[in-house]
Amino acid sequence: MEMDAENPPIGAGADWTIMQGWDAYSEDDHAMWDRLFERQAAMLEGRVVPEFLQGLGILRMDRPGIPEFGALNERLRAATGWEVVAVPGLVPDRVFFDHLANRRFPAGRFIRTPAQEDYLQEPDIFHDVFGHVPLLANPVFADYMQAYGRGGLRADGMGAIAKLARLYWYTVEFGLIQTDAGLRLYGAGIVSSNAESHFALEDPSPNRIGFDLRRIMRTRYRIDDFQQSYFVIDSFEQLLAQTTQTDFAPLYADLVALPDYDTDTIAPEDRVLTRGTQAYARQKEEE
Ligand code: HBI
Ligand code: FE
Repeated sequence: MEMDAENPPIGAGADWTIMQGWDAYSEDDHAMWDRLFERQAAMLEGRVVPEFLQGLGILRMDRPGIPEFGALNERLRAATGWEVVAVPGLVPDRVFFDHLANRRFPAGRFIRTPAQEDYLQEPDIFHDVFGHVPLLANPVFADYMQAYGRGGLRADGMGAIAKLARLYWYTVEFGLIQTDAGLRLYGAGIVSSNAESHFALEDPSPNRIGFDLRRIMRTRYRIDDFQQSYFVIDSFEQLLAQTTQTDFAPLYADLVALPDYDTDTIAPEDRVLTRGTQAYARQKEEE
């Protein structure tokens, strides 16, 4: 959807929210959700962090059809006090952060068409709701998302949104987690993508590097293809503690003077879990 970058579209509130309009989904829309859901749910067993599958259960998302936000929100509110609100598409950073800071997750209400099955630019309801919402039923991850929103509002005042956005990218969207049973997925951009779920966990191409806040905020990312580096947390508790116990203001001040890392760089101080071959990215470049 083409949108004014600053003002909500007609029909949306000042916070950019709209009605989900669940009754307007077609049979094909629901069938698309079901197809994507079945494909991902089967594949994620043994690949995704257990809290994600628990979230699907708590929220009863394992039912056919596109979830209706009213019913979904009753369960989500009971679990962690979060709710999902419908938005037309990408919303301005400040609006996005304000929703998160108030435990509201803005979700696109449209669903991809068959032609967009494996790649689309704007987040649709499958990415936003299947990818992001299950972990919002986990109390620790739920607190992290709110802390991120609050941090975003502060970063806005310090001209540091671009740096902080990297933290969201490499955790909420493309994060990996080390569990007792092995490496697992938790980032929404990965778990909502069939191809990247395999790539992020199993392919020898990408680097897999231990989580480090300062390191991540210095690292560029790719929006057009699979990541060349993934960052691995030890637990959601670690993620929450590191981000809520850090004073970001001096960190942002330091970052101004430090060069960025490229998407494939391994830095001397990195805790490297996998040194990627980068074969995938190199082959793409030759094409
Ligand atoms: N809007 N709907 C929506 N979803 C997002 O994930 C989103 C957004 N606006 C801004 C944004 N993300 C990011 O650029 C911020 O994390 C910086
Ligand atoms: Fe997302």
